[in-house]
Amino acid sequence: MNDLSQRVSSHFAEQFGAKPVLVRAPGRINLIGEHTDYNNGFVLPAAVEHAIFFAIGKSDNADRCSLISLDFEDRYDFDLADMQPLPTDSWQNYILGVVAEIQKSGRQVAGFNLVFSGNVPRGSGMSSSAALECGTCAGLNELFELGIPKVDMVKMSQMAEHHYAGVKCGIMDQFASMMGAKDQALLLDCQSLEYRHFPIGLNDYSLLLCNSNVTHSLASSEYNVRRQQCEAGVSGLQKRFSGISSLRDVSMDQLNQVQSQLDEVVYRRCKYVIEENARVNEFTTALTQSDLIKAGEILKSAQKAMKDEYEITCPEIDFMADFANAHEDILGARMMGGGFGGCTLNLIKKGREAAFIEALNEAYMDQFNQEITPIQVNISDGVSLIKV
Ligand code: GAF
Repeated sequence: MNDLSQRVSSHFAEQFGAKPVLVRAPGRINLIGEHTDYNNGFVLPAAVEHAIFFAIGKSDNADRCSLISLDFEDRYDFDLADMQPLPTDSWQNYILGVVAEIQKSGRQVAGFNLVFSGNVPRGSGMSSSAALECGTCAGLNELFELGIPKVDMVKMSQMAEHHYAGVKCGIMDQFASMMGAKDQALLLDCQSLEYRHFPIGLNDYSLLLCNSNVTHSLASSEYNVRRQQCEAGVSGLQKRFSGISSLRDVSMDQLNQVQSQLDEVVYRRCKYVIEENARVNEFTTALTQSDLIKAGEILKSAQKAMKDEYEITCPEIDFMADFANAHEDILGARMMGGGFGGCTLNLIKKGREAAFIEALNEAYMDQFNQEITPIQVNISDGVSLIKV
């Protein structure tokens, strides 16, 4: 057991006594493919060592549940028969949402106690929310012997985010948290949900995350707006072409044919998604051919497109990415995740991390009067039960 699983397990024993189920649920990075998941496209995420740990056990009461967040130093008690989403951004929503989805599927959970603590930086774009949902789902599945297939746990966790957290997210984060494998990314087709583990060979380079330490409050509302704009694009395209159910089915040539009938912003959003899907494909080819220079160039174009076409970056992220993309030790850098803050993902020459971090931090401090936080990531397995 590591320190965090020890911590949740001891706290559970103090508060509730009985021996709990222990679960580890990781955060994720995404190498390429942002906002393509809810457009039925392709993504290349990977689960990481940063994770949330859970201790979950049955309560004495058939209906009463207690949730304890050691990191928020907060406790929430509720009845299964009386669950409601709490105000936006409440940590409880990610757990309550999963319970509600399990109930909706016709499966039975009874009263339970849950203690959790983790080290996935919040607001960093590393999906602490998916880790919270997936860990809760896997823990309840084990505790109540529900027999939910993994892929259904992924979908329930995604729906928890839609219905309780109010973010109409795609499936990437929950999929990566649940299905990740050590040292491998997941090349996922978000339409068929077919995936394969994809080895990441970076030779003399490594992946470095730099957290901007900003999360702009419009992140979730703008996320949902992007989704609506893509749907508006699909509606426009369907008037002209048959066989289109999502932007995944659309070529740039088709999009250009309907450009004059689409709102200018909607056109740019669709263009971004179609080209980002192509970038996932080009990126995996570049990695397969060990062409890291090309991989870096693709990261740079992705950054530019997120800034100019999808408009999901922010001044802090643009500054960090521009700084990195002009740096001699970086092959390419881009914002990672849903947008409006969080981390940049940097493909950096091994051994040059410390010098780069120092230089970036100094420049960022001058510009925004705050620090960046470097995050070294190791690719890990997905959700697992911890045996003691
Ligand atoms: C967030 C969402 F939760 C994902 O589904 C995905 O759309 C991502 O933003 C952007 O690629 O993490």
